[in-house]
Amino acid sequence: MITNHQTDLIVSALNAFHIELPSWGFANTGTRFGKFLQAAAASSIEEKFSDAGQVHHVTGVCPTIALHVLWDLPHGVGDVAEVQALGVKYGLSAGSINPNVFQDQIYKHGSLGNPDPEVRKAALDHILDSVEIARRLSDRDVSLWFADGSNYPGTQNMRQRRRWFADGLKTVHQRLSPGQRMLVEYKPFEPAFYHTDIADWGMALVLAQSAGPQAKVLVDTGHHYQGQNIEQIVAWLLDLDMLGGFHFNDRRYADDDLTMGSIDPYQVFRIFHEIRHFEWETGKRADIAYMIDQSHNLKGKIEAMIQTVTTAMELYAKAALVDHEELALRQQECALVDAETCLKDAFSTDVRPVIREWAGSKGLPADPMDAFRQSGYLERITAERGQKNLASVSSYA
Ligand code: RM4
Ligand code: MN
Ligand code: MN
Repeated sequence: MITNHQTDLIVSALNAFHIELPSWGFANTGTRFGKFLQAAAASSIEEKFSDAGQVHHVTGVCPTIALHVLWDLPHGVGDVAEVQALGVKYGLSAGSINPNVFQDQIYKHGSLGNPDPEVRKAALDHILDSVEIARRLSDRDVSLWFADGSNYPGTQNMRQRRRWFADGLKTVHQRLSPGQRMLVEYKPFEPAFYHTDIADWGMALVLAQSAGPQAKVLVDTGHHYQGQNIEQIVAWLLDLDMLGGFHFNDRRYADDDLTMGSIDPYQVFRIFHEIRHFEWETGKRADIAYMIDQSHNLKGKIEAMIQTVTTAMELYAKAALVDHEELALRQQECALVDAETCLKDAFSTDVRPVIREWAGSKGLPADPMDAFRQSGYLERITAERGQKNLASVSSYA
């Protein structure tokens, strides 16, 4: 039985919980071997806003949508007015801005780490444009992910490339307005298979610290080696005031971009717990952007997103139930079984009835998935978009 106190904890946690949707999670994406096209996928920024708006409409916790500059604003700052209008039309605003310095042919050997100074400049200019886009949209965060690296030992000077990165990121930082932040994401491998310039959180941390105080680290939960203790990384970054945000997704083998919590929900719970414990201990709210970074190759995209958001709310609510006083005491005593039980008890509590109640009190549907399925939206977009989507062919070679 959930007590009144526990209900209050969950309600106040959910009242302050937001998670950002990725525009690219509504589009047709695939593996490197090909795409399985979905008739209902979004193929324009308007369709992405519309689909994300549906997710926010039924869950109530996703007021922003992350945008990828080349995919969503191909004319750069020239597209800002349209984005603002779409925000008004669909009831959600633009969130983090993601430059794209990995897709164009010039980036074959890297962007800010490319040996060619002209390519480094092109990458820098694009990132600076992205900062300007974010400023005009009043978006706080510019999220930086780099595909830079190399495939074979000895083929690149890793120390030199590190310095190019440090210089480039410093220049980006100088361009930030006072309220803006730049988030530095890391990833151990892929698309490069030998070395990646920003391969782990240590490298991202050093680069963010050298760039300036408005630079923080972005933790994409899919970007770690097997068995890595992600919540410890989170704890360290919190303690250093260097945690900027998350890209949530789940993974079994590599950067699989699977639905959050589908493989290891306890991992997400442990991450949320570290954040809540930090907040309890310090008495301040951790200033973190929670974002989703998933591509749903086989699941219906909007349903997969609703499933993700629902999972995020449940795991966040469970983390809100950890008894921090009790835990701190047990940790101090090294009462291992009792300390661990504080976590296990919270994790195994069924929080869904309280979430349904919370939704009802906000005028939201008790069952977001069911509400979406009943709405007829999916049938409508499937009919409207089917022809265009299924006509676009893709092949690996
Ligand atoms: C990368 C990384 C970035 C995302 C791209 C599409 O693996 O996670 O955050 O923007 O994929
Ligand atoms: Mn990511
Ligand atoms: Mn990724």
